[in-house]
This record gives sequence, C-alpha cells and structure tokens, in this order.
Amino acid sequence: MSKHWIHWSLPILAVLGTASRPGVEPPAQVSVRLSEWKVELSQQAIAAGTVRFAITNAGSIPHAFEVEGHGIEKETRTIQPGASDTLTLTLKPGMYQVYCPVGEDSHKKLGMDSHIRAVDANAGSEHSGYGETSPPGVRSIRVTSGGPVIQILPGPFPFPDSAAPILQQFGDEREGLESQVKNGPYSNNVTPSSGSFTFTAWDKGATRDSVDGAAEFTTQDGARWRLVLDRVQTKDVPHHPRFGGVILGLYYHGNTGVHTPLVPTINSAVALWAFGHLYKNAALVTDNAMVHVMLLSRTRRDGDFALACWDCSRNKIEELQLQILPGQGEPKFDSPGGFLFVNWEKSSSSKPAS
Ligand SMILES: [Cu+2]
Repeated sequence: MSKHWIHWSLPILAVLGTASRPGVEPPAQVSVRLSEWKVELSQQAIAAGTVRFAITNAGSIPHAFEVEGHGIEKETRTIQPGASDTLTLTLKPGMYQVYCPVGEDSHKKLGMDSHIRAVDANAGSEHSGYGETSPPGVRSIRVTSGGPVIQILPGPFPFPDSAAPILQQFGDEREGLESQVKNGPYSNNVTPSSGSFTFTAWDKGATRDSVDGAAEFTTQDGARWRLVLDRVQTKDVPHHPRFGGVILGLYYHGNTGVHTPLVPTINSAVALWAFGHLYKNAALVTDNAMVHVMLLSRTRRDGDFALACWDCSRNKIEELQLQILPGQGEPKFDSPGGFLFVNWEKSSSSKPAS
C-alpha cells in the first residue's frame, strides 16, 4: 500500500502546488467501480482537499455510493447498471469508509465496502492520524430450533406481482427463477413435521468461516432424515452470487435486489450455505448435500403457516429455515420436488460460550 501511495502522491503534490490558480487544475479524482459485490477504487489514498469521485455501476443491479467519516456522510442517488454519477467532497485528512448503501447495508455486508485515506500532503509523510482498520473479531451464533415444525412442498410463489419487477434485474438467472414462481420451494403448500435442529456458526471472514450442527426431522411420507453439517460453502452458489461463508445480520431477498426475490424481504440473524452428510432412515444418501440455513424474521403466520408478508423484515427473528438440495450432479431426493425444506417457526439464538 505505501509503495502505491508514494507513486500516487507525487502528482498530487504537483497539483497542490498550483492550486492557487483557480480553474487551472481540476480537483483530484478517484474512479469508483461498483459491481456485485465490491467497491473498487482507482487508489486507496488521496490528498486531502476537494476530491471528485467518478462512479460507474459495472454491475447488473442498481447500486449507489456513500462516503462516511470525519463528519461527512454523503451518498449518490441510485445508479442504474451501466450508468455513472459523480460525488465531489472536501475531505479532511483521515480514513473514510466508502460503500454501497443500497438495501439497508445488505450490499455493504456482501462486500461492497472499502475505504480511502485522505492524506495531508503538506505534512510530507503518511503519519496523519489514520491507521489500518483492525479486522473485525470472530463473531458466532448458536441456534436452537423450537415451535411448530413444518415441511414445505413445491407450489406457486404467493407474491408473483411483487417479485416480477425484481426478477427483471436478474439477467441470465431470470429464466430459472421464473419457473420457481409457478412451482418452487417458497409456497403455501405446507404439511406438519417434527424434529429438531441445532447448530453453531462462526464468522471468521473470507474462507475460514465454519459451522457445526445436526438436524433430524420426519417428512410427510414418514421417512426419518438426519443431516450432519460438515463445512461452510464458501464459493458462489447459483442464484446466490458471492453467497459464501457465514453472514451474521443481513437484510435481503424480496425487494432488496440481493438474492432471489422469490423469498419475501427478510432480516436474518444468520445465513449460510454448507455441505452436509444426509441420511434417510439411517442409510447414507449423500456426503455432498447442499444446505441453506437461515434464522430470519418470521415469514409465515400461525395456523396454516402460509407466507404472510412480502416485506417481513420487521417481524421477530425466530423462523429457522433448513433447505437441503442434492450435491452437484447428484440425483434429486426421493421427496416432493426433489428437495427437503423444513422450518421451525419459534427458534432462538444465543452467543456461544467460547
Ligand atoms: Cu449495491
């Protein structure tokens, strides 16, 4: 970084030397490229003073750009895919956070988060009161199932009109998703089930996240299933770009433009994809089951457990969802729709002891 900064600082000092002649030199410019799910800057440091951010949305869904720090909190309007905008600010020396504010920070949590240093060029050194941001500590959550248990069977998505405009933004993925509108896993077609699910997940950043836990449940045909979680999936999953790792606290789905809109807008305490070992009536089915787990704001109502809201983000976070799909290239499960989807409607979470 510092080598990069030194290269960069020389033209900046030259600019400042002539800044007394107004109109001669343009403000220092930083190019910003937004995409799913990152914010890329042409440089991580710049001379303090007037800075013009030239922002391009190179992604496939709308984004925006916000600069925050030292009393500044300014953002662009929403920038459509392929469009550009600018933001000109006067930055005091110090560290600023730069991120995408779309989706109540869900884009930020998915990785659209960076920073830039404004450097006091006159001080002639890098020591102007900023420091490296310290890495966030390990965070973890323990989730225990509770309340009514239901199995969700394939059926139509109950909010097709709300999802339709969001689906327009999904490009290549749209066709696959549209077939799920008519017959997919987010349906009102539910049947009572029984069982339990307990797990612990650790958010250690990037590729080191981990998970430990097991579930047992009975499906509507009387089969007894057991799932033992093995490891966190850290690579992209179809329809879930950059959904690797354990994500604690995320507002997404529905109208947020983050992940499939064929799930109502929700707030989650934890979301993860993992691999697991799956057994049916004590016989191994696969060691590569693809597992999606969320503890989220309640999407289903008591009684018939129909999906009750398109925006469920303000409901109590107590619905535990477990979805299990066959591993890549493996046959569908012997279950309706070929998948397993079980909810525990009044679950709870806590911080593990260590
Ligand atoms: Cu964004």
